[in-house]
Amino acid sequence: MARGRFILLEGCDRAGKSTQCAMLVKALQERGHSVELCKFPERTTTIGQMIHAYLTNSKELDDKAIHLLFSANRWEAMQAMKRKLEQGTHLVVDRYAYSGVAFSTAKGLDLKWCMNPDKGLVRPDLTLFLDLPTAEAERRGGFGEERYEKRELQEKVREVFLRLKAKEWVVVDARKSIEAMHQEILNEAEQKIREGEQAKEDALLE
Ligand code: Z5A
Ligand code: MG
Repeated sequence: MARGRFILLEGCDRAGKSTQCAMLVKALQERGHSVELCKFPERTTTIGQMIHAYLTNSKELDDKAIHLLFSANRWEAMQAMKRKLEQGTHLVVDRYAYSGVAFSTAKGLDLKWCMNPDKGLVRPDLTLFLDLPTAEAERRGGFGEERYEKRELQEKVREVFLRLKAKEWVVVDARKSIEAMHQEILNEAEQKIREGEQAKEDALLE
C-alpha cells in the first residue's frame, strides 16, 4: 500500500480553508480513499484549550509563549499523523506551521526564531495556499470575533505568507466561488495521490 499523502490547505483568514477541507475530505471518501481531517489549532487538547482561551481573549500570554504553544499543539499530533500516513490514510490538514510563522512574525517576532520550533515536523506533500485580499475577508461571516481578526495584522500576515511561499505551492484564488475552488483543489489532490500510487508501483517493479 502506498503511503498516504499529506495535503495542506493554508492561507489568509476567511479564505475558505475549513469549508474546502471538509469538501475535499468528503469528495475523496466518496472516491473510495481512506482520508482524515486534521485541524490546527486542535482546540480539544489541554494545549489547544490554552490556545483557544488566548484567541478568544479570556487569557493573556506572552507572544513567544503562545507561539510555542501553537507549535507544541502540532508536535503532540505528530506521532498519530505519521502513523496514519504510514498506514495509507491521506491527511487533509487545515492550517499548519506556515500559519504559526506568519502570525507570530506579523506580530513582530523574528522570522528565523519563529521557524525553529516547527523544524522536524512531517512535511506536506501538497500545499495549497488560499489567497484572499483582506478587504474581501472582512466581508465574510464571523470576521472580527477573535484576537487576530484585525485588518492591519491580517495584511501583515498575508505579506509573510507570500514571503514564505515556496515555488511548489499551489496558489488558489479564494475570490472564486466555493464550487470552483473545490474543483481546483480536488484536481490537485487527486493528481498528488496518483503520483504517490505510481511511485509505489515503480518501486515494486525495480
Ligand atoms: N494561528 C496562529 O496564530 N498560529 C498557528 O500556528 C495556527 C493558527 C495554526 C485561529 O485559526 C487563529 O489561529 C487564526 C490563526 C491563528 N487567526 N486568525 N485570525 P482557525 O483556523 O481556527 O481560524 P478559523 O476560525 O477557522 O477561521 P479561518 O481559518 O480564518 O477561516 P477559513 O477556514 O479560511 O474560512 P471558512 O470558515 O471556510 O469560511 C469563512 C466564511 O466565508 C464562511 O462564512 C464561509 O461560508 C465563507 N466562504 C468560504 N468560502 C467562500 C467563497 N469561496 N466565497 C464566498 N464566501 C466563502
Ligand atoms: Mg478555518
